[in-house]
Amino acid sequence: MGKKALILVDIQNDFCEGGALAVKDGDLVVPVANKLISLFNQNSDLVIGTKDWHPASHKSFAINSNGNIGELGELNGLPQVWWPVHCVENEYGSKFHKNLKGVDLTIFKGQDPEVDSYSAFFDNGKKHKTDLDKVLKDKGIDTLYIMGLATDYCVKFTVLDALELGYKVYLVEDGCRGVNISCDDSIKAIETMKNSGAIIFNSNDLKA
Ligand code: VGL
Ligand code: ZN
Repeated sequence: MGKKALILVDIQNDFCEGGALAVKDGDLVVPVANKLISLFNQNSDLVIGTKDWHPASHKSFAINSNGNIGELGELNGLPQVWWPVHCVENEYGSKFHKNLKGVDLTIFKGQDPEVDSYSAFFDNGKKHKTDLDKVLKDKGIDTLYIMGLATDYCVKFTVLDALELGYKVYLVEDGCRGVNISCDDSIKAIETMKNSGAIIFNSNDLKA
């Protein structure tokens, strides 16, 4: 049996209260993350944090593509929701929430201005792969606990790619919050992840 890792998706200021792309109750995932970080640390299991990390010129930003925030358009042949400017590299909004305990390794995504990158494994066009899969495979990790922001975008696509890459995936449901452009987007995302093979997990099921 292989080892397990915790993947904390985009728990960054811009997705939390007061942020540029604030997700409702986004901050509430932080204590859930911290509880799991402690547990994974105790067992010497790897904790990875991902960061949405865009240049200011990123074309997923409505202002850079003449789009309206929250509307669907097309970017280099791929469907694209136009977002407010968020998670600009090195700026306050791109930093992890201040209460989030330390992670062992950070994976950056979304640096290419021409393509968005929801998954922590691939860009949305599946042309470029991050180091995440290699890091995990090199360490003999085959099981992932995934949570964070946002349920209906980066968490969803990270989970779906992880399943496709052959990992056993536990979705930490109480550790996720969604954008919900349509009010049921997060519910649908969880259904999709579940139907694709993710195991729905609640951090309250853990003792201590
Ligand atoms: C995300 C929209 C744009 C996310 C990132 O982290 O879910 N959503 N960029
Ligand atoms: Zn983004």
